Amino acid sequence: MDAVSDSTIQEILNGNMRTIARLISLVERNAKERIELIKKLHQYSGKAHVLGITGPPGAGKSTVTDKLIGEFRKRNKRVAVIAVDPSSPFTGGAILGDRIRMMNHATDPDVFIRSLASRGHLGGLAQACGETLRILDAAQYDIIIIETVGVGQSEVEIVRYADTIVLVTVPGLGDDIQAIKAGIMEIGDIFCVNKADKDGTERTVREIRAMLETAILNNAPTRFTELYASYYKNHQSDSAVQHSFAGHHGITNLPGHELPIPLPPVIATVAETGKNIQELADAIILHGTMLKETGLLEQRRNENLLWEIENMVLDMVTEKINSSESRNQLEKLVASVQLRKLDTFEASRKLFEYLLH
Ligand SMILES: Nc1nc2c(ncn2[C@@H]2O[C@H](COP(=O)(O)OP(=O)(O)OP(=O)(O)O)[C@@H](O)[C@H]2O)c(=O)[nH]1
Ligand SMILES: [Mg+2]
Repeated sequence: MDAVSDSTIQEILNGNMRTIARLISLVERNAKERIELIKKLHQYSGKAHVLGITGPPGAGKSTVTDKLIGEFRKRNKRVAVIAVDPSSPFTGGAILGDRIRMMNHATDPDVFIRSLASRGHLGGLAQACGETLRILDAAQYDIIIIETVGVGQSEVEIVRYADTIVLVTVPGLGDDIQAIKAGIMEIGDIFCVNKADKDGTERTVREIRAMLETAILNNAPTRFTELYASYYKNHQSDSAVQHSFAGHHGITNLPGHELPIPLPPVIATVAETGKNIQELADAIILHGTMLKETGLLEQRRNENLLWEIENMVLDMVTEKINSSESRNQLEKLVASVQLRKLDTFEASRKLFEYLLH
């Protein structure tokens, strides 16, 4: 590919799937020539609604995603999916599964689905995801879905590219709820209890609601409180909004608050049959509308960009510190520390200064 040709840029802007796929392959290979292209595409990006779908392995993220694609297509939206598998560098199994589960849309010219494989370390994968996102955004997809397994904190980081985050869980997973409690919950905007055809769904929905209430009560920093509360307040006389909040969201009355506080939606779905997927799609689109209307979209994107750039810098440092010149430098410093000519503070400061040059 002629790396910086205007025709390549034009093809991406026009949504040419083959050119998009070729460019994403360059991203995956970390090929240098991708950089000029992505830099040029930046000015055309920023319009897509970016949706993160995360949750434990096997919760049904791909099945939910497949059904959501159908819902968004009914509303005439062009959809792109990035399926990220951070768990293994040999991604065969899971990604093959993702492809099969989303096969329904393989022939739709307005649906683009791509799996992203690991480049060896998680930071690299996060960066590849960010670059892929920018390409698809410039290709004018209305909705871009990032599907990624979320169990540990580091995997969940990838969804930080998203404007709206859907946490998918399943009934009766005690440990799963613990993991959500342990901090992942703070990133969720919408909660999906999938496999609602199984026992214990009601209980899981109740548990999640209770956790969310407790978080609000304790003034825990959650992504949703400010957004949902301010939108609710601005639409006090809008019966459709009030109805929607009273339904899937649930509302909690807290001492010391003049208005009831809406919780984020907790929606029980059966992705296999499509049950409540329409409601989930509605909640996602409403969340996007709320972000724009309240001005919080900009704030969230600021936070996301801050994280992304910080991450890129950390990647650069990691790359540089692993270069053979840096290793040589480091070994010399270690020798001096052993000889008590330097202490570890001085040695690390010297290496830091070396890295900056
Ligand atoms: N009973 C039931 N099974 C479901 C439902 N949704 C998905 N499944 C099944 O659950 C299994 C895992 O579904 P996936 O969509 O691959 O789950 P995932 O979260 O994407 O999995 P990974 O990407 O591997 O983490 C598959 O066998 C699905 O058919 C549901 O609503 N009910
Ligand atoms: Mg999957």
